[in-house]
Amino acid sequence: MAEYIPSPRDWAREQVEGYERTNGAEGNTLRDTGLPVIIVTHMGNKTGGIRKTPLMRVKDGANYVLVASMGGGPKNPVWVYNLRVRPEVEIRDLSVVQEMRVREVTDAAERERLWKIADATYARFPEYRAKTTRVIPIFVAEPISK
Ligand code: F42
Repeated sequence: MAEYIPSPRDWAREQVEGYERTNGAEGNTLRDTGLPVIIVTHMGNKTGGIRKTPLMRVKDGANYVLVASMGGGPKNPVWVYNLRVRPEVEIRDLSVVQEMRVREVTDAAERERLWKIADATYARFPEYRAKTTRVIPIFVAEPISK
């Protein structure tokens, strides 16, 4: 059984712990913005460890849109490399945990459509895009039908 390796980033690690401990009743927003957050559980592509990452909750129907914005920083968050290797993830949205499969969105028209949804959910995404020449990876997480 793979072991959970907590994030070295305090605010992310603490958010995951509070979110899971309260079954989504607490820690489910981006600080005091009131904006909803999900927890993505994925597999480390180097360590094989279980990683848990809070991300903005961006819905597209039954799917979630995962935006590797990293605040507009120059480098991708490393969870991108985990998802590229192992697309099976779990997404916790409040008290609901779903097994999902992610796919990276490369089609320009689809990316544009999903950015519109993401920007409407979190108004700082356009600012992050403007801050970097990095092409911010976007993944769509789709429910795994049993
Ligand atoms: N980040 C976003 O990019 N998008 C969001 O929408 C977002 C929302 C959000 C909301 C609340 C909150 O608390 C945080 C939020 N974040 C958001 C930040 C997000 O939770 C992550 O902290 C951030 O995206 C950075 O992700 P990261 O995967 O780069 O995390 C680093 C800090 C990390 O955990 N590094 C570990 C370390 O030891 O340095 C390694 C983690 C890892 O996955 N290692 C892999 C392994 O095998 O275990 C290897 C990865 C590789 O190098 O290939």
